[in-house]
Amino acid sequence: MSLTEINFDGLVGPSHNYAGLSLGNIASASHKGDPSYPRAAALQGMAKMRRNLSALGVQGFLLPLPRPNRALQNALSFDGTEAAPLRAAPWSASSMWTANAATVSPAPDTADGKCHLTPANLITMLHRAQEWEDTKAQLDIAFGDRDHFTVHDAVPPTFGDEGAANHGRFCDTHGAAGVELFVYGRPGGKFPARQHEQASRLVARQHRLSPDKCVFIEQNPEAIEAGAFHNDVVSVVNERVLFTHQEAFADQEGAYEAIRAKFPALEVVEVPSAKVTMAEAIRTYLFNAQLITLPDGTMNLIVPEECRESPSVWAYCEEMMASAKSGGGPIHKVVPVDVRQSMANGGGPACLRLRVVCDPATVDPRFQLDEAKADRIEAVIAACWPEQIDPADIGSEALAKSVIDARAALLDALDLGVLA
Ligand code: SUG
Repeated sequence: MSLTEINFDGLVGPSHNYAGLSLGNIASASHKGDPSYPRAAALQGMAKMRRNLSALGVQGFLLPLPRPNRALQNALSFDGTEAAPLRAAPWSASSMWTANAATVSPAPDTADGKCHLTPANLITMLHRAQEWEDTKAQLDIAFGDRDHFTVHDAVPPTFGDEGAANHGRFCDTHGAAGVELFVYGRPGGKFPARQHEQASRLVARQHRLSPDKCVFIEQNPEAIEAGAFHNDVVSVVNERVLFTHQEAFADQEGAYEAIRAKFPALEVVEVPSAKVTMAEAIRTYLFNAQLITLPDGTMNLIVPEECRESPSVWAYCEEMMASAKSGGGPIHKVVPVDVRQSMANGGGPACLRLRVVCDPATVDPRFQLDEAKADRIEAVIAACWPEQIDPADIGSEALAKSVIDARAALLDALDLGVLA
């Protein structure tokens, strides 16, 4: 069995819109009320997937969830007097950010040798709390091979869990046993701390991880206040490398020591605040990047286009590439991608993917991409996804019909009608 890291990207759903629903997410707040472009958004996501498919040879995806969510609409007793954000919640396409779909512990890390997945309860935000049961239904199919995978229920409410966005995995190679990093926030600041320490600890126990292969670290409360509502806005892990902003953790040096105590090969690439301020890191999403290992062993950093447009961030990236060339660092190439529609809601390249280390042969092939399937998906998007959604359209039955029909056409094209 050969273990590989597969990125499962969230296909951007036909109801993608800007309703400003996420307190503490600066992009979401600042684009509230803008028109959105679901077709362009979904095609941007597809282009990113195609790029990674050709670089890595494997790519997976998860499907948009049913929207508008009729059960949530009923539960909220809509009668036309409800506030606009409540009206928008059942329409949210937020499941596109699959870094929040689940936390994944690959088989080499767990006591029973299975890959464990726990869907994130996402309880802090109403529009996200509706996701997990439908997400689990997909995970149950995609990872339905019970000899290789265990899919749990989400952790109980009270303990907010936001999934892989606050989780990283150190290892020599993806197929080797790893050390898992759980980053949590402490509540009490002006913005919600969306990942609760006890949720992280519960996930680790549920995944049967050995305590000496887990590290629990507090996120810097100032980073949360500055808009890093998930830790993956300020750091990313791949194999032995931690690429991080200097102010990501509550105790930066303590964090490195705690990781090194369990994973001595740790290589930290720390970006100093003097070169890239926290505000600029959050604006450009430099760290919300996919740090990937190519088949030749070198690492690429897939960043949003916004990074190339920022003089301070791009100067840092050029410096990093130059020093890798002379053997002075692990990140050889920084590759900008256009995911602007997702970025405007606070989701960069890393938010859009869930990493699962497994044997691709054990995953339901309907959730794996190839060029022909990408063509089919793009054809459905081009034919069925709304070109534009204005805030006033949210709630309209005409839009509901086109969103429902669009998703049905996609399920049909992928032979996944079982999710209807
Ligand atoms: O949960 N935005 C998402 C962005 C998630 C990004 N994911 C990671 N960092 N991994 C969120 O805040 C905006 C929805 C709106 O405002 O309509 C939103 O949900």
